[in-house]
Amino acid sequence: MFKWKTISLSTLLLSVFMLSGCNIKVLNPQGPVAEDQFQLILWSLGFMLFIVLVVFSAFTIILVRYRDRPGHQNHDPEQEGNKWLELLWTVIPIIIIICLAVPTVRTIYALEDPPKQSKDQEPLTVRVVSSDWKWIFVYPEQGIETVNYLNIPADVPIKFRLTSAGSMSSLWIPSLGGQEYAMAGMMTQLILEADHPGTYVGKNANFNGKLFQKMKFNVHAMTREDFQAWAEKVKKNAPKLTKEQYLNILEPGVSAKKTFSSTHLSFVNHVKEPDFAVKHTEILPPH
Ligand SMILES: [Cu+2]
Repeated sequence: MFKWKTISLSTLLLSVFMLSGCNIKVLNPQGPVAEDQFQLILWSLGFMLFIVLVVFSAFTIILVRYRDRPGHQNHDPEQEGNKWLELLWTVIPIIIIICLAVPTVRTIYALEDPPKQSKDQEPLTVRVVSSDWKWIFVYPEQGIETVNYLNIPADVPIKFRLTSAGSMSSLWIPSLGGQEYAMAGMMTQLILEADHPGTYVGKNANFNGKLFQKMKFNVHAMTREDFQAWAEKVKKNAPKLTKEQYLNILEPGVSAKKTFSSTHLSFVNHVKEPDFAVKHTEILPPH
């Protein structure tokens, strides 16, 4: 009795949790990339629920029908080398795997390119450098750089090119789509898009040390005009980024939000110099 109460209570809690999808960012997509991934999650979940339903129905039917009961003594449950049964439980799992794998692979490859509905838009490139424990964003076309916050135009695909100045991390903006790793000495790419202005949370999805949980930042999606105005204002008013200042930012630790009217690309490319931060900053004291 108690067990059933616990089970029904936890089922109820789980449904309430699932239904309040607004709080689960992944289930509340705010852009075409997140939307595609959401559809894939829905399909996989639905299909797997269907399998669970079929398996448990068959299980119940077999239990009831073939149980040992009066007047059923002649039933011989020995079953060996049945060609059709063997075929059945070999083919069904193959079909299940195909039904899950094909949409997954297709979606993942489709997301390598800008979303279809924005094909005519020129993507905006943002170079991302993760450093222990902050995010550095470079807008090469605008010639500006920010630390720990990201402004993007809505309805424009953003082509992130990621690398790391320190340990490996992973850029994740749940409302806009899945994550991508940032690694020293190499460059990875992620395309995301917001379909309307708003503020979203970005985070690091890969544990990389003691201040890992501080690697959260705000993503402000704004209209194209607002973004243009912001970039021009930064270019005009923000201070230039000096090499000394940049080395300071690379020091292990957290950083406040910063804005610069020039980029660090003029003195270092972390893709080509993966050990730049190790050589130029102080190593963390033992702790
Ligand atoms: Cu790598």
